[in-house]
Amino acid sequence: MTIALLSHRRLKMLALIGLGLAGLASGAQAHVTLERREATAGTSYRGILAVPHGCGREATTAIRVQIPEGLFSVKPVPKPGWTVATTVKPYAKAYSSHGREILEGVSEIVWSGGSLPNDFFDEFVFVGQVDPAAAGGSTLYFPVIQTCANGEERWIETPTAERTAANLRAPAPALRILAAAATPAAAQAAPVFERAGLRIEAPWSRATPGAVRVGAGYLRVTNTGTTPDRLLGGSTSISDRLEVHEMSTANGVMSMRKLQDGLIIEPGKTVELRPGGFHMMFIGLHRALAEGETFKATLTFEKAGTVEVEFRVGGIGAAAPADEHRHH
Ligand SMILES: [Cu+2]
Repeated sequence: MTIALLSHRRLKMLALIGLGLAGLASGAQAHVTLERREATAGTSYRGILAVPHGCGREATTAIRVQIPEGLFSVKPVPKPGWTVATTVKPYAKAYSSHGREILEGVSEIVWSGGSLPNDFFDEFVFVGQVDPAAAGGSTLYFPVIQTCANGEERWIETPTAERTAANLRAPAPALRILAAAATPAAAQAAPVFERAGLRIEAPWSRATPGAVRVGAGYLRVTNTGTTPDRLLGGSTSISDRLEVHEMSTANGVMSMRKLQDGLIIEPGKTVELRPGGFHMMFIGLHRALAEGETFKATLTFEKAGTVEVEFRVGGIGAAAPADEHRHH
């Protein structure tokens, strides 16, 4: 095996020198990564760290990975020829699993004592549970230190405002969290926002594809007072404008319009804003809405004045509100 390995290395080197590419032979482009880069909140996750090369040309002798908050009950998978050790720490918050409270767990795993030649590929595996409360669209980072006899590679960089993930030299393996519920955000325990004479329930919206600059918002509003009021519109930091719209179908064609005089809410009545009917419209979105996030908005009523609410963003859904609309 050693002979085969050496001759393979020599061949590779000769080929690279022949192409005048010897300076690029370190192979630093291939990073240590997680093989599965997405996981759903509240599910179990099998983390497979792929190690495609050594430190420069040296064999890897240890892999150390830090487990972030958000993945709990982590256990390493033992690896023949390697010694595995873990560090246990208290969690920042308690998790519950099978009716049991979990206050601490593995924060670091080290596989050591083996030897993974630079020309070989191998995997280091752990399992864990994704926090059911983890926000969809968030990212967990698993910094890795790869050790060799005379050096190490530190896969610990995370994106910043200045440097995106693609521009990092040695990025930490990353795991993107997908929101737990495929059900509309409205179906979750509905938040209620109240003000004298008004009750607003379960404001929700839908995730938007990147290039779309409008979004729709839905909610239930109940007039608990004794005089009529009107929902006139509102404002939010995520879009230029927030309007009240009506959707209707005429001759089989769906269209919508802004309610110039607002949406009347009679005393004692509940009006539902929902897909295909009345809705709030976020015009001039400043960014895409991501499933699982929340954002604040201010609703304006003719009599009651302003009410602060929070919209929850659900999945894009079968038909995005922005697509149902024939637009302005
Ligand atoms: Cu609209």
